[in-house]
Amino acid sequence: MIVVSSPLHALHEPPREVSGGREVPAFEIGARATSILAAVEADGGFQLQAPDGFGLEPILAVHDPGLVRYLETAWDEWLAGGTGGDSIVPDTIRHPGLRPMGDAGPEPESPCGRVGYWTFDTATPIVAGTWQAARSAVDVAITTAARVLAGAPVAYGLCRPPGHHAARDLFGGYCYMNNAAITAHWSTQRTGATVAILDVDVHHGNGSQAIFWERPDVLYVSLHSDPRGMYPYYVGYADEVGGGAGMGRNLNLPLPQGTDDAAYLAALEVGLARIADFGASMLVVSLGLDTYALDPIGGFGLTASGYTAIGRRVALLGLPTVILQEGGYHVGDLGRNVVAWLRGFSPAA
Ligand code: SP5
Ligand code: ZN
Repeated sequence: MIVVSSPLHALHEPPREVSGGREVPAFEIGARATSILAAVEADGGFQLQAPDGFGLEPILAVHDPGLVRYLETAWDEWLAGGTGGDSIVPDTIRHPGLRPMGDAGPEPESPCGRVGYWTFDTATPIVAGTWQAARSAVDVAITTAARVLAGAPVAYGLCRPPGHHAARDLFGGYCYMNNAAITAHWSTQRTGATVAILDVDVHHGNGSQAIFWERPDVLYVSLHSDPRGMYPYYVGYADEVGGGAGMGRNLNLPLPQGTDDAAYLAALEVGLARIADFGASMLVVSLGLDTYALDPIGGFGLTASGYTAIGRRVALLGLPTVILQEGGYHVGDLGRNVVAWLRGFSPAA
């Protein structure tokens, strides 16, 4: 199996995040990618490749140009503003209830105002290298799809930072640009064919759902921890089925805290049946390993052997498959779990 990765991910190394109302060490750190690469290299059966550069066009086909401009300029502007500190975190966030007019209003000029205009949480800091790293993750993702469109049956992109929480005009959830959504859209434009996204991160991929909400040609299917008790809290419920021309092209399968391998595999059958019905010509997997039993923020009970079984079952769909890294925060076991999943999908690597 081809594995695409870039060393530029390491330019994004947030020192801490604000979650649970406290400053804690960041969960989404470069050591995650190191763990994955070490396990891939130790396996020996994978073919490591560097990404090609795709520029801004595929990003701007999905994201608001204002968000992209913000991410590109935020760090230099923050430094110039003299606010100080080693990372950008909002103190105030644009809440829709603030404006009875119902619109977003103008983007403020103040650096503190700008960050809260484009993000929805306090756990996704911007540091000096965030923009370059996030761009490299997009290039990794599109390159992975390009290999599959060129004939590889499957390929894995080690995207970091992850992407599935980023919406058209919002970053958050450790995600700045939506690697999977950019890649799925790029693939539809390249081929004119339909794409299914299967999101197995423990968190609902609110960004991917929102981006394709009204799209008939991209099916979004997500298995995740019930948002009543889990980030992103406000979205990811079972009654969210898509809108307009995308009605019926969104399937949320919220599962209880503590979900184990067997219960997960049962729910996976429901998701895979929908993908098979849809008749997608390509599959994009948003691969989060934060469903792991020992994950520090996930709360599910999955195991390495469960990941192998899940990978094997997804492979039985028989679709050309682009696997993109999302979450997974047990750094010590993350690489082993990714390889267990990929080996389940492709036992011969
Ligand atoms: C890509 C991805 O997996 N993003 C997840 C973002 C979750 N952000 C909120 C983290 C809240 C952590 N709460 C810590 C509780 C520890 N018991
Ligand atoms: Zn996650």
